[in-house]
Amino acid sequence: MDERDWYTELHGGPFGLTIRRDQVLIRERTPYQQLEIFENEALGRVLLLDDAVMLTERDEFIYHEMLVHPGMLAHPDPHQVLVVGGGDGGTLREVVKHQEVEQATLCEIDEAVINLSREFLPFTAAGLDHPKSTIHVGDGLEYIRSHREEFDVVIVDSTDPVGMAEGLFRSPFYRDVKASLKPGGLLVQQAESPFYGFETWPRTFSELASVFRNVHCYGAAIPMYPSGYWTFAFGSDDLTPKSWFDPLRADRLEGLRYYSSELQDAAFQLPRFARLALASEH
Ligand code: AG3
Repeated sequence: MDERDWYTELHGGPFGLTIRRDQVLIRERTPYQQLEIFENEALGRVLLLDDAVMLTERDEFIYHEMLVHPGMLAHPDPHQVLVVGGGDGGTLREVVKHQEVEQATLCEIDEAVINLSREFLPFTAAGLDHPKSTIHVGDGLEYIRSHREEFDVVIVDSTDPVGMAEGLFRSPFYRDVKASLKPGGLLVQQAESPFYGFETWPRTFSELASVFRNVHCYGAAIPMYPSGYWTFAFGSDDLTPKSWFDPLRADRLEGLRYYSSELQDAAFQLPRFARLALASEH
């Protein structure tokens, strides 16, 4: 390697992902975490929280489209949507593409993520400033407890399940989410990589299954996340991913680069190793 500055995210120990830091735009300790945004010639802007890659300009569309659209399209008429976390705005950007949405509320604990995304990540932060978006700075665990039967869809766009985000992957939170949903609502959550987290990864799904009747897992290839293979959790008492699926609604969504209506089936077909890990947990 050359003399320049390289950033490495270690993936479970003896190896990792290395990205050249061509220019550091901001590096700051917020009240909650270490935040850094740097620029890389090939990937564009890169957001790190506590030294983990949250997004790169090059591949964030995959994560945000796949976190949002399968769940939104499973619901017949999602008017009220809550995003927990997601301070960069990328999830909101995808949520407000759905014409059924009247209000998309974001509850992000760390205001610095919101402010610095507005300054340095305009491609995702556009979602924060959409007329249908409402921003609330606070703890998602508390916020959800004070809202009853309000949301059609709750989307959890969090950091990894360690430290402050851990509670977002546990059944007490899922019970509160269930109470915050209107009848016929659903939850979608970013659910990490099955490739490394053999112990923790299936647990998310079993905790979810202790609260919601229908729990599904789906995946997507996200090159800059650990292992490049990422999953999402879907939970609902009443809905399945295909309950109300209408490909015409999917076709109306603008600017998609990963999601397509075929994925409403295909993304839920898991590789054998992941399916086995889930089966042995239940
Ligand atoms: N939230 C999920 C990031 C998880 C990545 N984990 C890691 N690199 N170890 C991303 C937030 C984007 N809105």
